Amino acid sequence: MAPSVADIPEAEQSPILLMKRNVIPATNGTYDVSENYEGDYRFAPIEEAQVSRAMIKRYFNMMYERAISDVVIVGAGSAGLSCAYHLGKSRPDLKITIIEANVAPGGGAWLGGQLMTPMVVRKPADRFLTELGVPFEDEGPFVVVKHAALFTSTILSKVLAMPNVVMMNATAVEDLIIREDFQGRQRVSGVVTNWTLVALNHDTQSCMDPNVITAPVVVTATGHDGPMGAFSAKRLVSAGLLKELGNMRGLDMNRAEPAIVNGTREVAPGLIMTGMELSEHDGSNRMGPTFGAMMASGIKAAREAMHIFES
Ligand code: 48N
Repeated sequence: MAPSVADIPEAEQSPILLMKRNVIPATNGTYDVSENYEGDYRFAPIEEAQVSRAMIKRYFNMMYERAISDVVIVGAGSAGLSCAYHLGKSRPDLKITIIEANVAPGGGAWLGGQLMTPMVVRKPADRFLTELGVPFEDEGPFVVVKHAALFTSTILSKVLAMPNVVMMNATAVEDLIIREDFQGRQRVSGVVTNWTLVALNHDTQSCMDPNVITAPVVVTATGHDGPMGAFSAKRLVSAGLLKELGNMRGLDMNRAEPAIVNGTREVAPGLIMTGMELSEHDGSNRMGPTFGAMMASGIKAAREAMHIFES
């Protein structure tokens, strides 16, 4: 006779274990659930360890598989996400891995300017909003998205739904892999990563070594401010691949936006730079609270990456 629940020690009375001991009827894939919101809402049973294993299996399989990526995008702000969207959509064969230091991706694109929520996008970048399906108000030379988060959440959801794109947030790039290529040139060939909380605490502990992800193309979109702003531009200087930073110049919207888009390029072999990080690398102006250049620069970075794969 199957034991009764009372015979089972309290700590082991989990539904899965009870099923295994035939104390409660095993299911045939259907569960006694109920959506009765009047006091009888019932969930399918779960064993706590199942939750851990569901996360661990997927995350670490993904880390194992993406240790060799085709493209790593550093920074999931508006430029990095626009690059990921265009590249992921145009080249579904490429394994694209986004590394984002914050828990929350999106960079500066959750707000418009001075913590105000509307986002201004100058034409012709409104065409990208139309492609994404982000509604906006047309003001003539520019358009306004009612909340910046509407753009960022929309592009994030589309990028993360792409089967060839993965994102590791709360993960920092704390160095670049720089190797000599067959032409004897120093070539960026991947990134060095760590949990962001670890990367920010190297001064409190010693020897918390990193992990690595190799990729023939790295797109760096780390912005111009924040705890790790312009990370790759600064690393190029300290690695001797860039003589000095250009340092971002004052605000001039009409100069800044075309300079960033047209300046988006492979700044070192294997490293494409996009978005506001370029203003620190090149010494171009800042544009302040207008985001069309970030979108167009990200798209251009995707096209530059495709050229590398097609060459
Ligand atoms: O939004 P940002 O900072 O950068 P962009 O270039 O995507 O967009 C810039 C835009 O938000 C502006 O700054 C606007 C247009 N204002 C201009 C102005 O004149 O003030 O996103 C960069 C992302 C962030 O999410 C960072 O957390 C992340 O990159 N990041 C990193 N992620 C991983 N490893 C790193 N080392 C790292 N550094 C930054």
